[in-house]
Amino acid sequence: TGKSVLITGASRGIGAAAARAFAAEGANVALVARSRSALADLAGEIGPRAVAIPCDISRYWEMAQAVQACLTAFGRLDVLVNNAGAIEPIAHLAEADPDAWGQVIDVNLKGVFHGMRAALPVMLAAGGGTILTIGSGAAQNPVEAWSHYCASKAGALMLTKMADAENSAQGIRALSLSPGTVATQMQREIKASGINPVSQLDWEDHIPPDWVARALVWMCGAEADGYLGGEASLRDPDLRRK
Ligand code: NJP
Repeated sequence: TGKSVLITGASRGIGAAAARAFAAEGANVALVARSRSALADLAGEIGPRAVAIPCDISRYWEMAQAVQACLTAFGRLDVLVNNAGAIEPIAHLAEADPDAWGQVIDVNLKGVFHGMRAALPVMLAAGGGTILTIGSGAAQNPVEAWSHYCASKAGALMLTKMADAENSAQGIRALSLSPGTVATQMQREIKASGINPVSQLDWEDHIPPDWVARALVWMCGAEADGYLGGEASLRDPDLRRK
């Protein structure tokens, strides 16, 4: 549809699926993550509608440059998808490494702020835009050994509400999507930690990343506009059966 969409964490998982889904709808996609070769491979697969922008979102100036690179490539920025996220190192609060605990905050919370801070002036100047943040049930519920992750997701949800509250009168919509338990590397890392597998789902019952991607595309469309506010969530199969 000629929109320009910047997706963080586009090198794999939900972000890569979102890039394919938005591009399939005719959008231009700016692919942001640290893994250069994975981004280049995905951009090559998608074709001229994609640009790879290597960037560590935990550093503000890298994120600001990524937004500029998107504008250079496509001339506009209509949608920011705050998707990049991290969960390692998983540890109980009483044993967490004080030097490592903040790494997850730097990506999942400060990274979301960096994206908004860099994108909002561009969107406001253009008269509008959409910000989608990938949230989590962990924003509302304490999960054993995930103190950094739960705190970061609760903060990112509030940031998303702030972005909407402060800017909705100027054409900005900010929404959060909690994606359920999705078959990605993050879930493999959770299981490999051996501390608290949380989800007892079989791997084939995990939500496929492209379902989440299609929900994100829908959230940016005319059907959702004006009808959807705040937070949306996908439910895990074990909950769906109840
Ligand atoms: O995870 P994964 P998902 N700067 O590990 C990137 C949330 N979520 O797709 O930098 C820039 O496959 C990393 O790229 P790279 C979750 O919290 C998930 O599942 O190259 N990018 C990669 O592309 C997260 O917010 C589940 O290593 C950085 C991506 O992030 C979102 O879904 C459940 C970065 C992570 O891909 C996508 O996660 C839920 C940095 N500093 C919420 N650090 C679930 N999977 O079940 C990392 O409720 N990345």
